Amino acid sequence: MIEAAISEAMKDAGKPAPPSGIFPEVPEGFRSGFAVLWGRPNVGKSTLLNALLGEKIAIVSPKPQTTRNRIAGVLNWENSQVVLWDTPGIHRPKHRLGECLVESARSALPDAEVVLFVVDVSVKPSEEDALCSDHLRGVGCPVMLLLNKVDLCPAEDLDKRWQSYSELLRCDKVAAVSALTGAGLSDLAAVVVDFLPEGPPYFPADMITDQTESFMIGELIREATLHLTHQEIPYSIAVTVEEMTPRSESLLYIAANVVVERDSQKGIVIGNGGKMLRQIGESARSEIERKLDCKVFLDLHVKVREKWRSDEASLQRFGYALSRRDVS
Ligand SMILES: Nc1nc2c(ncn2[C@@H]2O[C@H](COP(=O)(O)OP(=O)(O)OP(=O)(O)O)[C@@H](O)[C@H]2O)c(=O)[nH]1
Ligand SMILES: [Mg+2]
Repeated sequence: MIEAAISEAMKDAGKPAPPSGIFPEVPEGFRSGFAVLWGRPNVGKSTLLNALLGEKIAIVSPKPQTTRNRIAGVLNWENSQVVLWDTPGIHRPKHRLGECLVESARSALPDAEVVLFVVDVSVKPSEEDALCSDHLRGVGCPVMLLLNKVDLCPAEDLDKRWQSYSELLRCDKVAAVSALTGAGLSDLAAVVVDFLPEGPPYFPADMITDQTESFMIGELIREATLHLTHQEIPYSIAVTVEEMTPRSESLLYIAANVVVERDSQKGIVIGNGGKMLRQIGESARSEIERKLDCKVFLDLHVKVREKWRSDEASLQRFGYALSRRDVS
């Protein structure tokens, strides 16, 4: 199942598919496999992925339900390769989009060599954390509990929290980390590798993610919108990248739509005299320029697609319904 998704991703990235997963120069004892970041929204899964990778490939925000797709980050060392899957936060869905997010996260579990169950140790376990652990019962691979945001947890509370999160599920290992400060992360990588079987790498060493450039551009636009809008708007937004055309050697023209569910939301995203849309565009453009290392002309438009979060065709079109990359 995962091999099919990888071949597909490599095709998207313009790379040849690996010859039946065999890389000729693999040293003896090389380890490789899949680790899945799992947890409720907002616990820091995407921040952890970016921190372990040393590069931002997943968008992050203080608002829950930021991640909407399964995203692979490929960690390469001399004798091992970890394919680390970031997943959407597990929650009780209120509409079809929410169901798609949970389905997408769950679709990563059957291939996992180890699940990294991420929790926010600065707060007590919630009903959503319990829901996450329920999904993991009988998962068929080791589970490691990651107590993230340890930088926010008063030292005197750490043991108590450690205890209460450990009661949610019997885990094979526990570690306290901070994705933000980097505390505990260098040890974590070595522990994850220990869970992997011997085998060749799944991705070439120069490929750090399975995501396409246009997907990442859409995500950076969505991230800028998430940061600048409030209430229900961040949850009602989808972004489609309609065109990417080089205008010269150093200028890329990008046309994208920010899709909302209602006319009133369109007005808010455009703002007075177009002020909000300009702010979103400026913020997204500088992030995209940093990522692509070239100048960008970003042409943003706002479209309304009524109730798209409950509409199967829209969810397919925006890439949120499970595709053959997730299931085969
Ligand atoms: N202080 C602190 N903040 C963190 C840490 N890790 C993540 N955060 C913050 O927590 C918020 C949520 O982080 P994300 O990485 O988007 O969380 P997520 O689990 O991927 O959330 P979803 O995609 O919604 O499931 C952001 O504001 C991060 O900056 C940490 O170790 N310490
Ligand atoms: Mg996330």
